[in-house]
Amino acid sequence: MNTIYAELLTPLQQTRVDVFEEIFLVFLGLGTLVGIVVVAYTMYNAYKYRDVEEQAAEDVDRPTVGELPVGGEGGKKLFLSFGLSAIIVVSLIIWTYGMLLYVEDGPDELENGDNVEIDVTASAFAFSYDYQYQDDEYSVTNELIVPQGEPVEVDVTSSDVWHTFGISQERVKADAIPGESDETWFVAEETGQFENAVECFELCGNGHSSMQHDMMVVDADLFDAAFEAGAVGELWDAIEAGELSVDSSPEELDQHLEDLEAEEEADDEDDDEAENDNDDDGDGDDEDEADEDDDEGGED
Ligand SMILES: [Cu+2]
Repeated sequence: MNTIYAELLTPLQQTRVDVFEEIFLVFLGLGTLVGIVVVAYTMYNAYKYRDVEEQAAEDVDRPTVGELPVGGEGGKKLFLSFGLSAIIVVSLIIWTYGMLLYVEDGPDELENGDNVEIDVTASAFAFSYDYQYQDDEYSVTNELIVPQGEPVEVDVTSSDVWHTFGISQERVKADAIPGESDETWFVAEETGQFENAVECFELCGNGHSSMQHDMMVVDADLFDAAFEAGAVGELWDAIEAGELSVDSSPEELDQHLEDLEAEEEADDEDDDEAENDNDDDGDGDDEDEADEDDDEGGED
C-alpha cells in the first residue's frame, strides 16, 4: 500500500512546503468548486420555485408542510449527490493520508543515511546542534546552517523543560521533551540568511520569547566543502560579516580560509615583533636610525 502511494506521489512532492501547499490548494479548489455548485443550484431552485401570482398552484409539485419529499426521478438525484460526495470525500481521505505518510517518513534519501543529521537539544533558552555528516561532527549553539536542496534529518530532545523546535518557513515543528526524541526532516529549497527563522513554540519560561535565532541555507557544495575542511563556524562568521555569501563557491571558501591563515600568521609575527620591541630600549633605536639618515644625507 505504502509503495503504491510512494510511486504515485513521489514525483509530485519534494519538500514539506510543497506537500502542505498542495494539500491546501487541492482543498481550496475542491471547496470552491463544491461551493459554486451548491450556491448555483440553490439560486436556480429559488428562481424556479419563486412565488409568481399567475402560476396556477396545480402546475407545480411543491412539497407541503409535514410531507417528506420523495426526490426527483425515483431517488436518482439523491443517489447521485450522495454518490458523488462519497467519491470526493473518500478520495480526499486516501490522497491526504498518502501525503501525510510521506511527511512522516521523509524522502527516500533519508534511508540511505548519507544526509545531514542534526541532534537538536533545547534548553532554557537556546538550541544546541550536534551535526553528523560524512563521518564528521560539528557542534554549535543557536546557529543553524544547512545545505540547499538536501534532506536534513533532525532529532529533537530537551535537557530541561518542554520546548518545541520549529522553523515556520520549512513547515517544521517537533516537540522537545526531556528523555524523549522526536524525529523530523526538511529540505530547504532556497539559499539565504533567515532572521529568527528558528523559534521555540512551547511556552517554556521567562526567556521563551527570546528563544529564537537565525538560520542559513547555503549552497550544497559550499556546505560539503566547509564540513570537509572543519570550517563550518568560519563559514557562518564569514557570511555574517559579508566576506562570503550563501552562494559562494567552495574555491572562494578555500581562498577565505587561506586568507584567514595568512592573517593569523601575520598577527603572530606582529605579536613577536611587539615583544622584541618591548625588550629593546625603543628610544635609543629611533635616535640611532635618525642619526644614520642624517649622515647619509651629509655625504650626498
Ligand atoms: Cu519556549
